[in-house]
Amino acid sequence: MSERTQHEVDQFMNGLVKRNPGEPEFHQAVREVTESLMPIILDNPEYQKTQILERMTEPDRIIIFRVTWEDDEGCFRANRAWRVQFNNSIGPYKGGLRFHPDVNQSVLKFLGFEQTFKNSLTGLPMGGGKGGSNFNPKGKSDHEVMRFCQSMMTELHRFIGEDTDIPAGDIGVGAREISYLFGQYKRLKNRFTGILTGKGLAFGGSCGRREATGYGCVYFCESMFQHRGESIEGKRCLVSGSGNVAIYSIEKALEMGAKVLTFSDSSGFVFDPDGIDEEKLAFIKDLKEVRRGRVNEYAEKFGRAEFHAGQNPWSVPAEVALPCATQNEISEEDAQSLIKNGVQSVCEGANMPTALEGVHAFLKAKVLFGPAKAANAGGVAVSGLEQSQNALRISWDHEEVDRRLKSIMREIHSKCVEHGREGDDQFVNYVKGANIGGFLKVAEAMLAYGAV
Ligand code: NDP
Ligand code: 2IT
Repeated sequence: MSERTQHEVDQFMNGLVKRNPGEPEFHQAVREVTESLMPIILDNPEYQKTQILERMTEPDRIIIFRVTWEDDEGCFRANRAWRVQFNNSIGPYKGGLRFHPDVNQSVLKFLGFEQTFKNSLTGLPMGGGKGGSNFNPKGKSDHEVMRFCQSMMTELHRFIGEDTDIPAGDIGVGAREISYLFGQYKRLKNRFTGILTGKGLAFGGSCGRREATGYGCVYFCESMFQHRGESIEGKRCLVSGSGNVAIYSIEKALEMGAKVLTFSDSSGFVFDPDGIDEEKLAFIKDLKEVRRGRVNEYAEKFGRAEFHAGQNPWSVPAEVALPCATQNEISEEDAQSLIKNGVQSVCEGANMPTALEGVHAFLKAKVLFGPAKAANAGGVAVSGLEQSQNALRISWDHEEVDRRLKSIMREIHSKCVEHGREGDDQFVNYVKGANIGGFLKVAEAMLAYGAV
């Protein structure tokens, strides 16, 4: 980056930090995007005159509300919930809901901001939004989760709609939560309509939505390898997390012939030197999707596997890393350890799993680095397909959805290559490619609307 560009990035970030104090995750997400966009903003007086970057980093609105619910002992509990409606320039707000005790406004703003670029990259007409609550579903009974979801929707229903804002799942919000939320919406409005995605197949859900983020992430990883004339086949692969994205990343990686050595949860990680196979994956699905247990059970069941309490998997030597748990799970030090051990590709299933210094280290080492906005866009893309199917009152089969998902992921890869080529050696900076590729369409719409 030139000195002038660096200076402008710093100036812009000083203002942003001042306007948004105490929001480190949001600052981090904006800085990464600003580093990519500043050169084209400096080259384009129209972008400067219309304050495009200032406007794009300011959410359209944030709705904050209390959710009161009753626990199984009959005590009242209160949580805070948000919906960040970030940008609807190219379509209604679209993005997940997260239930996790660490949720706060900074986290949801970073997620809503990134979602705007990600959704643009899919090529589908979706704006960016995100929401959630500091409610912790862990250890709660199904009835408690149901009462929380019903209470949350009692407030949220005023602000969403199939042409306004369409939430979906994220951390802590899966099939069970979406079902309770959808049931309550339908009851309040007496309307059966596609106001949420990730619904059950019996009531308007799309085939392949459950698998879409993980499958899409591995498709993107394979596209990056193919662009270099290589493949994920036969490569050793580290996965973090053991939720929706991790499980279906593992499934697709196995199908494509990779050897998956690790997975994790917030208690630590499991290293299986023999690799996960279909039978072991079925065990993980039952453990996590049905019994909601902890990953050490896997190590107890499968002899040679080791459980490492309180650690992440990034010190294990492998060619591929798929971080699929949460933000900032790969520090600069972790990135250096992966590089030292010869990692060839890091493809982000989670949102912003890599600290900014880690991103810089991967790019410097010329690792094939697939940023979240591009690599995990398969989930929201199939959400977009679910909306289309709901609007048309039809449903596509697995093959049809998977064909469309593959084609969308390939298109996203091409956009990243188009905008991310760097230097003479044809190295693709996918971070820059995804940021610019996502930005252009949103910016074009915002300029066309004038001062809104
Ligand atoms: P799940 O709730 O299904 O799984 C989350 C996994 O990450 C669990 O294994 C969880 O462990 C672990 N995890 C969560 N928070 C932490 C933490 N603070 N430290 C360590 N581990 C943690 O969520 P998803 O799989 O849906 O989401 C995972 C990531 O993928 C998130 O970043 C999400 O934003 C992103 N994503 C999800 C999409 C989707 O379609 N679901 C689409 C695109 C991105 P534990 O159970 O112990 O908490
Ligand atoms: O981060 C994400 O893209 C999601 N959690 C999925 C959003 C969606 O609307 O499907």
